[in-house]
Amino acid sequence: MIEALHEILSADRVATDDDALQNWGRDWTRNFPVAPSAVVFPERIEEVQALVRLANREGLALVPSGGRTGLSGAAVASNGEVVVSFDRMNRILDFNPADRLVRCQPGVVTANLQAFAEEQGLYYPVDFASAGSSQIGGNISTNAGGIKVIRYGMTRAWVAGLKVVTGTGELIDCNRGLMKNATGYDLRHLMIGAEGTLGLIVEAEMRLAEAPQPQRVMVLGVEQFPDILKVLERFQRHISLSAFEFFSDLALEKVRAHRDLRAPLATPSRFYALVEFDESALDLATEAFEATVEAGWVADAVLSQSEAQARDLWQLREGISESISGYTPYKNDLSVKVAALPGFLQEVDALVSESYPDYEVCWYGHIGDGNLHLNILRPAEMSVAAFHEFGHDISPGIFELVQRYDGSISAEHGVGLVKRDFLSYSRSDAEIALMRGIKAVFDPNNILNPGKILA
Ligand code: 2HG
Ligand code: ZN
Repeated sequence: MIEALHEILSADRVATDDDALQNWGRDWTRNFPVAPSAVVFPERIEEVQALVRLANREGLALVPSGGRTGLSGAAVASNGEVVVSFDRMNRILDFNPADRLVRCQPGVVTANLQAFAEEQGLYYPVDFASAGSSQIGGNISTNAGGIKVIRYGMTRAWVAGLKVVTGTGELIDCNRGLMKNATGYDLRHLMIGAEGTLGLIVEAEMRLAEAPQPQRVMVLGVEQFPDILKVLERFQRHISLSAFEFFSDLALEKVRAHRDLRAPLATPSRFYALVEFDESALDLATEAFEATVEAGWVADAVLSQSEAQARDLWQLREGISESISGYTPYKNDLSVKVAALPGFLQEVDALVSESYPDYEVCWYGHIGDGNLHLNILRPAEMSVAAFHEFGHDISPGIFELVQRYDGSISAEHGVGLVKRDFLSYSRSDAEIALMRGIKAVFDPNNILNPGKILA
């Protein structure tokens, strides 16, 4: 097999040493074996096509790989697969100002696209803590969300065109950057969020947004969870918010300890909402804040007075995931309708505390999108393996609640391996059968990321 790979790629672009296999064979999950047989680094579309044809001939499985910051195991290679890294396809190819379109290779790091957009006086609005290492191809393959979804939507909203190598090695050019195109099934949208199971994204045309105004950030202390939604409603009444995030006092405690940050407010609260809005809406935001205090929902708040202070306040939210990673937490990424959040959170809390009263439950997330990140922290004295068992035991109960609330078992992190066996909590049998049919059309020999999303 290695010989066959060398016929397609120069020797320096086929790695089989253990360090490379360990590095490129996994994402940010830590609970799956890492055992690829090789890592390859194509530079051209034709090379990706040749790899796919080889995989079909030889029965190899390919795992597409971007910045490997995913939390679902979609980029993990556990079964001797060949990892196809897009690290060397990392160029921005051209920019078309009339359409505000950037054509780029899949390995472009998200932060580089953001910086490029800024250089053009524009904005790439999908943003999250791992933007410094995640790649556009991976963002598209997981339909990445992040902290600005309430205003700008998910990655899907910004993908104008995709070149994709399907599971048979065919190159398709989906939508070609058009704003309007009413010619039947939009295959581009099937590829977005497909986690590399339908095709390998080899080029993308990304639409840019106009540059935002200067932003202000307000962090508000809220004692009762349901009041956060009243605060959201009040702020949204007259303001188009750029973000509405939340975190609990425990999440704040962890991130402050990890990054040595100051408390945002003099008086602590059980919950905090982080609101971001255009500077021009400052008067309206002040009015909204006063109304929330008067109503008794908000105890205290802080408003950023400079960009540096806004960044500091954002750290309190964006740094949480990293700050608790040492606990190897049981992680979940759930969504329900915004209106259903208080009941849902209360029921999940009750479920956990009933059976595991001593466990620390760390809540935070994109509450304006109905997306809660649930992290239950591993007690210091418990082994990772034993804690894994706990996760195994509690998951069905949590997912039953998600189902009852008509929610999703993965709002933004994806299915990958982590949620694969639970997919039926969010998708019907009929839907899953259709998904299998689609997979078979695009990848008849099941060589593209096999075992991800669907068993
Ligand atoms: C975030 O919003 C990320 O911080 C990570 O989606 C969430 O680690 C998590 O649970
Ligand atoms: Zn998130």
